[in-house]
Amino acid sequence: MRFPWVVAMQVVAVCCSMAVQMEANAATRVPNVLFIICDDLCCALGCYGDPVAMSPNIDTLASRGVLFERSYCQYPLCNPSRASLLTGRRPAHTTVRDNKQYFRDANPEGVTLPQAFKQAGWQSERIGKLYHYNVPDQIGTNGMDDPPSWNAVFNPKGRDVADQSKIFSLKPGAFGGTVSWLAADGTDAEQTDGIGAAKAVERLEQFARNATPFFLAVGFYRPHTPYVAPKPWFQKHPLDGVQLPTVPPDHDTHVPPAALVGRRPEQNRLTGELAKEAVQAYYASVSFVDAQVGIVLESLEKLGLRDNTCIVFTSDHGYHLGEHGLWQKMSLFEESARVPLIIASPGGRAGVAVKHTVELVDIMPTLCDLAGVPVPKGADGRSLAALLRAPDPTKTPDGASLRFDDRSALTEVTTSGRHGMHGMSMRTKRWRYTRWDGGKAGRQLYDHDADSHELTNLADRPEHAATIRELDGEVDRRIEEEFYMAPAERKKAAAIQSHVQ
Ligand SMILES: [Ca+2]
Repeated sequence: MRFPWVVAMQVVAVCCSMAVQMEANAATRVPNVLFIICDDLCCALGCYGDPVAMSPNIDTLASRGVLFERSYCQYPLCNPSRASLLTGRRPAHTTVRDNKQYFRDANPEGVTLPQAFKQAGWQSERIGKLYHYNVPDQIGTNGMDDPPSWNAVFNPKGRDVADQSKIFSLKPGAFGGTVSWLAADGTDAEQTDGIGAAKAVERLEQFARNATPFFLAVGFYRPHTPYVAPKPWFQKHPLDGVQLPTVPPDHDTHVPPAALVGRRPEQNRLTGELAKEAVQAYYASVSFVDAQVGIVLESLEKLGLRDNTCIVFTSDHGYHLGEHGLWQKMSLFEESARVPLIIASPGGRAGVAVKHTVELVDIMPTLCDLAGVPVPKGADGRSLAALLRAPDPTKTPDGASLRFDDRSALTEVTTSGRHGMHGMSMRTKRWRYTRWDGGKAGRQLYDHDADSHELTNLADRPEHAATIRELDGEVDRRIEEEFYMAPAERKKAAAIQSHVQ
């Protein structure tokens, strides 16, 4: 049995060590991380040039950081994208390609982004949806959470869950996977995301009080269906201001059928006024969630934490609002693959929009790089820190060239059903190239220099055969080098290659 004074000495030693650690953190200005992610948010934001969106708070964040104009998810669906983003690994490595599989089944020992910070001494906390949840059914639960990622978790649940009977849905009673909406009674603060924002403020206040280095992840549920937002947000987006995208009458004859499998029978109702109401509700939800983001950012500012906090704002994938006759996600068109990504880092560039093509798997190495946290093994992405820090994004501070212009983004999807197919899409600075079942089920090629809405498929035109060959080669190279060859296999292949030479 130990004497009480020995125990007391140990307590004193632990306290001293904690105090020294905190002092060291304060002295080195260890950056905190505020990671904000919305669900199903495409680039319908003012800072991305959307003429209808009202997103003043996210726009302000963009003015204080770097906005990535060409940022792409690796899979346009919640669970696969979130598993990929939070492990920094591509779907081929997480093996998660649907909303049912738990990523730990195939990655039991993997270290996630928040877990890496937790292991390095940050207080890692989650509010709301970071890993997959079924929305709205699992709101208020842990969903498919990953306990090793966090020191603490909070699951907000607001009146939007209780108000389900009032929600209009294209398929009555179906909400999470079906276009549905509600101009809600009550206040923002009563909604799940309002409660999440208030909890974030509470946690930030405590971190500030205790000088705790933190990795705070705030996952908002909107604008995921059902598009629920208090009535004033709908009034700010009057129906007569809603623009519907134009879909040429012969659109479908120019794309492989696999590209359009995301269409659902009930969405045939989304024409005219009903389609406008759906779009109005989506934009109202975006403005509502923007206000919640604003509450969290204002608190960070007031508490004096902004100068040593990396702020990341993003979404798990993009979203269709009628483009190509598609709604929601699970397509490989630009609107579904592209995501907003804004990173404001302490001392970093501010108010800059960069055109380099980047991927959500890049977030993990970037944040680790900025904070001096070891990048977990198996991470697939590349750090974007140079784009945030350097005055010239094409050069490092010592003048060396960066090869960011060569980057391309890969987004894949597996369609379900009897005719399930695998689609792989690559976005370069100029092109989007998509092939279905390796090209056997069709190809798409779009020139973004001339066709940002991807309405003219150039894949079958003889004058683009050389471009297709080149892009095919690049997809093959990336698949071989990054996807399916384990490091040991890669080493063996390199040894054989050098022996041959
Ligand atoms: Ca989602």
